Amino acid sequence: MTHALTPLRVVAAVLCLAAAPAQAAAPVLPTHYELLNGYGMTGGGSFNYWDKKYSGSGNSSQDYAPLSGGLGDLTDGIIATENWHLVENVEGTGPYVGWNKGEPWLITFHFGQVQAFNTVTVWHDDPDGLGDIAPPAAFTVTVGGNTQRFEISDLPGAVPTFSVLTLAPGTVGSSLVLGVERFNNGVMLSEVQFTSAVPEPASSLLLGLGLGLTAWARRNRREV
Ligand SMILES: [Ca+2]
Ligand SMILES: [Ca+2]
Repeated sequence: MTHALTPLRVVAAVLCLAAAPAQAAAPVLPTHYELLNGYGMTGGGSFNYWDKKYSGSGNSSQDYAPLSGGLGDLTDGIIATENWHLVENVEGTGPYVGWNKGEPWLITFHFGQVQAFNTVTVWHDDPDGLGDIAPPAAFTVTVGGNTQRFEISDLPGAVPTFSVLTLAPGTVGSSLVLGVERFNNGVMLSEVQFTSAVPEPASSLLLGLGLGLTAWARRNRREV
């Protein structure tokens, strides 16, 4: 039995290639996020660790005030490169948002459309306990009712750092809840970034080629 390379077989092979899950991750930005504001001097802090840049509704100068409908310090592209005590201030305009009680802290990020989430990167301080601030003990990521948990180790050194949370395939939704769990101490976050899977341009190209070949095969069959 021979396997002739018929037009239909070529079309089938190309369409299979086009349907293969060839995907790359690309940065994706939330449209808005909601959270309880950071704490400050009335909560025992040396400074005010508020999400002062928050653009939505709520009082960004009040400890733990519910903030919604906007973007702020966590998505402004500014990543703290120094420990909290060097960059925070009384005015609350420093790059960090900090919390020192409650667990876990939940931040809900909304996206304009459904995403196949790939990674969440969280930038946080690690001042080795200075001022009772430590890295988060763990993060949770909840999408579509499914929660993934990531334990974080306290690395040697006392500089701001980041954690990359790699999500399971099929983490698909238009919003994502990040949970921040503490040790016994406070936490300081300065930025949260996301990547989402996008189709490779090659897939679209192959799909186009497949459709073209289908037309060619149809013509070919009519001529036989
Ligand atoms: Ca920031
Ligand atoms: Ca801040």
